[in-house]
Amino acid sequence: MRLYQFFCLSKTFFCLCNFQSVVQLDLHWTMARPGTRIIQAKLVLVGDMGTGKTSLVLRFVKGQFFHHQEATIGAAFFTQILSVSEATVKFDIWDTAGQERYHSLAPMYYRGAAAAIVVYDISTMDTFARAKKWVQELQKQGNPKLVMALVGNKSDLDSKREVQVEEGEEFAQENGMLFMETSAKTAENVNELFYEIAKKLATASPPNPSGVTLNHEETQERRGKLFCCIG
Ligand SMILES: Nc1nc2c(ncn2[C@@H]2O[C@H](COP(=O)(O)OP(=O)(O)OP(=O)(O)O)[C@@H](O)[C@H]2O)c(=O)[nH]1
Ligand SMILES: [Mg+2]
Repeated sequence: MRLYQFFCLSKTFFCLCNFQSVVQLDLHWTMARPGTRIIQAKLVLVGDMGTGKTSLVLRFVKGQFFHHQEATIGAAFFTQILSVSEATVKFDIWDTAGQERYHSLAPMYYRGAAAAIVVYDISTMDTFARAKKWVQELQKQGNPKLVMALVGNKSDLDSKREVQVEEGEEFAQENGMLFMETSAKTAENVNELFYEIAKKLATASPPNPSGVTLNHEETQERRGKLFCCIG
């Protein structure tokens, strides 16, 4: 099993961004490893409602899972730091709402992103069709360097499976995406997913993908830099 250096800095802002309401603000500060190259990357999750986007992020950031996770309103923001051998990656994570009525807000969240996770639920074929539409939309937004991952979540529901692994794999391959089946419930492949994205961002050859900022030293804390939800 791979050793993940979450050497966290688990600095988590959790705020609902349907506009300006802060639900939870939870800051823990730790220093990143001295001398490590630091990459700050905006990551967005999109996909149909109920596919498990919020659950995946909560599993990754807080190690939590809720059987009755509430639907996201607008979007929620989280941060997490992950060290891979090449760099320390600071993820600014935008977890978008899957309900159709929020669709028009999505560009605000994926614009300038370095990475996008498109999530479907392996037990519902409709969500896979929706994921394909999301991939088309992201491709149209015109950042050829966007690191994209296709994720079939709820792999624990194998007995109810409607989307075969091969279908997901094939579509991801055709579109140059990472592919993984995950379970936010059991935690299967959740850390692995973010690890693979971090590796891909860290090894991206220059010029850097947009949405990524490189710092060679930890020069500043971002305490005053809450750009959503407050004020
Ligand atoms: N069995 C199982 N249930 C899951 C998994 N991930 C999420 N769920 C459940 O699926 C439901 C929806 O999860 P959410 O994380 O809210 O889904 P979402 O994509 O964020 O939904 P929206 O915010 O409406 O877009 C919740 O009841 C979760 O408990 C999983 O891996 N396995
Ligand atoms: Mg959600």
